[in-house]
Amino acid sequence: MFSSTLEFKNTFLKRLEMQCGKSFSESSSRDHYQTLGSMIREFVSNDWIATNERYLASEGKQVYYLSIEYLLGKLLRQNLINLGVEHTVQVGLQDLGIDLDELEELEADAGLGNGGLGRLAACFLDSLASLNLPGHGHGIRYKHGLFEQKIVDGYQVELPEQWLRSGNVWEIRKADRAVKIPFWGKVEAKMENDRLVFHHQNAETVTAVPHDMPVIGFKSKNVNTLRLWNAEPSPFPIHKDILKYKRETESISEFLYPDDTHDEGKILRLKQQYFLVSASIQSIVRTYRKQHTSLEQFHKHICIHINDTHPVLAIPELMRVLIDEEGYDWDKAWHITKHTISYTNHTTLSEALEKWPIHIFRPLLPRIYMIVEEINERFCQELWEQAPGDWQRIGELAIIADHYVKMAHLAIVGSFSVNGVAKLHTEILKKREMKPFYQLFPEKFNNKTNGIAYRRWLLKANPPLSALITDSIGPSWTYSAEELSQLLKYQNDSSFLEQLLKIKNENKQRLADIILDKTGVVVNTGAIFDVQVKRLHAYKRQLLNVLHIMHLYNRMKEDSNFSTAPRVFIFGAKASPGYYYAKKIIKLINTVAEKINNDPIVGDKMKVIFLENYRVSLAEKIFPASDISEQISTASKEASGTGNMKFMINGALTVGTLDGANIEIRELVGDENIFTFGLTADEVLHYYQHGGYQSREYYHHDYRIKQAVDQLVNGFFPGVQNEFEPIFDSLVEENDQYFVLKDFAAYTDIQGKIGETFMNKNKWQKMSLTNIAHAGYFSSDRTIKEYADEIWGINPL
Ligand code: 26V
Repeated sequence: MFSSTLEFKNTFLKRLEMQCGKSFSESSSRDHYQTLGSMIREFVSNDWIATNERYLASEGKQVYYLSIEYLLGKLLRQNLINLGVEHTVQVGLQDLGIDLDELEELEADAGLGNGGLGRLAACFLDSLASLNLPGHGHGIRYKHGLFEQKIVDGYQVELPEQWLRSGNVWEIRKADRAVKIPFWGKVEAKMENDRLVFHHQNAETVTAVPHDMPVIGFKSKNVNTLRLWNAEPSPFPIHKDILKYKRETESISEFLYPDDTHDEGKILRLKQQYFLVSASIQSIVRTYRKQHTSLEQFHKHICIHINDTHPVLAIPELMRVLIDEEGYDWDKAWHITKHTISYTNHTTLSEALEKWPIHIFRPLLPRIYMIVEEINERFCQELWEQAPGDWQRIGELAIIADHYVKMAHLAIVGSFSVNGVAKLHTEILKKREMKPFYQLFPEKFNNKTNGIAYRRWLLKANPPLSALITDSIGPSWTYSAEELSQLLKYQNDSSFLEQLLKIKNENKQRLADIILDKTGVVVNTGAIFDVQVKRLHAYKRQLLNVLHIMHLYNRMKEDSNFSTAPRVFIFGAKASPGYYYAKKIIKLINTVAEKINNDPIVGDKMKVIFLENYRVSLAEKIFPASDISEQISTASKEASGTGNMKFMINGALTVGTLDGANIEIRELVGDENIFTFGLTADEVLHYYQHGGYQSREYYHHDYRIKQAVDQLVNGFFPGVQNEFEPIFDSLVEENDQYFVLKDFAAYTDIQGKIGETFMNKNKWQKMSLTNIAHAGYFSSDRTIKEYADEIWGINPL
């Protein structure tokens, strides 16, 4: 690319003038960002084209990953790192008086996702490219990503996010590859040449235009593609009201939906799902057609992976293409489809399992509905043949039942692989949530424990720690994360442990500066940085954390001799705009923070910080500065978690329940290097099934609980009247369905132990090192290799 800084600078300056029409002295930082970004994209274009040509020419299998969300974050620096030019560029820019960090700040986060599921998709793209695997992403090019969060008077306020305001240097619009997507209208069936054929009449068509972004692998020649579809009006619409049509069309790719059960039944959301799926399948088939005369062997060359049920209409859409456009009969089309699609489940929360009312589905997607109906009928017929008369079983398993289309049922029936995202989660799917399906298709179910793009979450996010690791064990860990285990040999090396501590403290100082800048609060970097950053949901139990903070505060107030390790509690969390309860918790965190941070008795011993607008780029600054990682969901509820892995690889110690991937973290580091507490998943599920938990007993019998819970409603917070009654009620009146009070004592005990352990610096650093050394398992490279070998059957090119 550039063999020297000099070469870089010359190219950069020439390009700046050409592209911006300005001399260097007149140019702005944004000009510099745009110039650098477009330069990099152009540099990779040769490799990008070559990669696509290799794929076209190869007979090897390819995978397409369909996801309604991609939480990419910023791309500039990661691309520079992956291309191996970060240092050259940084020094070259410095010579010109330009700070690369500043340019990075100008780049908008591509926040096309809500949380875990979307970020996982982004990590997977990185690993696919880095492992030279033939895998591409398809998604929607939302004009507005996840809302921007402001905190006003302690409340969350949502503003529209504007990541495309200054354009997107990484994308290429490919108008010539556009496809048409039909909605509404009627289906006519006719006999033609002895065949029943279906014509979709009077449909309103929308044009889907792809915007391709290069996915650059780490020091590999491989450049994969993320294809994001933009919805645009078709040139000659049949619509009478053109303006209305234009507005409605463009709205399809306008906003990312927040994960919110209150959105249930929104036509626009179903439109988005079919838009993504139909555009992707049409484009995949068209590319395939360039090399193959028929789709007979499609499933042997192509795998289409659906990230949760949002893209599940890929199943009927592929059936439609095979039957209506390619002329296959039902059985042949079904064979091909079923062997092409694989599916990941990301949650067992029943309120998050998608189902669509027929009265919305059928008119919007008439042909697709017919196909789903036929799939359902044939499936129910099979069930009948296995157990004639067992209507209850048929009712439970049917794809269409009670006036709804159940998307997870369609996904299981129409795919060859169903996977969960951590061992416990997969077991819960098999033994409980999807038990009858597991009995029916045991061969489809498998586990793929999540992973993270550690080259972003460690190499990029934590340069000083990365440098220490490379100095100690060499650079091979940047290719194979398992090499991190070599760090174990420094467990008893006090000078190494001291360096680790020094780096952590530097990172904490950097975060303290951000905290001061954003909140005006000065925090003690000698304190434990105890961090809970994730979406706000009742099951994630930010409330347990807050009640414990209130309890610590109460102790400090009551007992001037009470001493514990100083703490800075840090939160970051967005609540879905319609999730009333979650928003109350945000207000509570901020109210508690206000009280504690301004109480002179507390001083340096404790601070509570809520960092607004939690997002990928902020996360990259938080993980390296954390001592404690809060992973305290009600056991059985968090499918995996991936934040837990990002903390771990940066040396934070986990305080967690035996839930999701926390269990696998414990297996790796050993019980003595993690702080676990609370009910197990079996215990929780037992209570749900058989009852026996009375939250009131815990409220009345544990003074610490009663004191903190009463403070929610007894005027303890000045100027707050009925604000927190819903929280009080959820705990006391509604029997605390997430077992916050039940786990309170165990959580308080383990927090005590954390405080004691922190005082012993040597022990803490040793534990921290052990965590880093075992975190290699959670590289998404490992996860993707498992998907490639055990599900997709794809090989590196
Ligand atoms: C959750 C909820 C909670 C109640 C309100 C409605 C609603 C809607 C959606 C969701 C979760 C969406 C799926 C998701 O993001 N799951 C996350 O996937 C991660 C990657 O596999 C995993 O690490 C997280 O544990 C899981 O929650």
